[in-house]
Amino acid sequence: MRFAHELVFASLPSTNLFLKENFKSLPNYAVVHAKEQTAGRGRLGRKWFSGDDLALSVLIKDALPLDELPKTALVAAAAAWKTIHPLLPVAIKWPNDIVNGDKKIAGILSETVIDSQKLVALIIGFGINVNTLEFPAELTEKATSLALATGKRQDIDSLKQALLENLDHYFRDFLEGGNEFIEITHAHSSLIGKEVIFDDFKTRRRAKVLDILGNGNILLEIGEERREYSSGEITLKEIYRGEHA
Ligand code: BT5
Repeated sequence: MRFAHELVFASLPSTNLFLKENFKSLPNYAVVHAKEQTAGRGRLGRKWFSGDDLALSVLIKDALPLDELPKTALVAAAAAWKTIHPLLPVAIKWPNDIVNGDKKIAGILSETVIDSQKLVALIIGFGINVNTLEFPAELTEKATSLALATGKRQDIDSLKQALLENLDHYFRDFLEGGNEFIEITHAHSSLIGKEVIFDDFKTRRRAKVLDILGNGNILLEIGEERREYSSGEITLKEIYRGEHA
């Protein structure tokens, strides 16, 4: 198992931030787990709330080609899906969310350190809502936890172990040029075939999700046009009944 060098903290502001600050002195595949996370981060400067949940990040220092990085988001999503789905039916909302119905149960944040066009560090952070029973007001409509959705508390350490083993499995598949992780993200996508509101930070339009591609990108139909996007280029919001772009 690659992800065996573990650091466990009672409390940290953010496990991703910890790895960003300490990657130089830590071995490849180091794992950081914070039992409490006080300033969890989401994408694009957003915040991540953690209660009695799993907040964990892994460090990857392999010299992966930069154009392969979008695939590692699929690797991470497949590992999170595989970990949660024996306990609860969940789907993968490209690129980085795990959802139960229309509620988010886990989020993934991938960050990179790049120097002279070379990957120095890839940090993948997982936030899985495990035993939180009450979310802050702004999240109650859109978040759930394993305990809330199943009515049962779960053991965080067992989930962590399963997540690391699944990540090891799909990361190996990725390194060996396999496509098992791609098949998982494809078969369990919550978005394929759906109408979404697409936002490329310039315009917001309606689009239809045609496919999640093997390179990690999403294929959209926007009006008459079909275009492929990487996760950094756009954000997507699912359209529920009665909503307009
Ligand atoms: C994410 O961002 O979903 C990535 C979350 C990654 C968190 C992990 S925890 C370990 C590691 N260390 C860190 O500091 N981060 C990683 P994004 O797609 O931007 O979603 C963020 C949005 O999700 C927020 O703006 C809220 O609306 C919502 N949100 C915040 N906390 C949530 C929670 N616990 N459950 C569900 N939704 C949440």
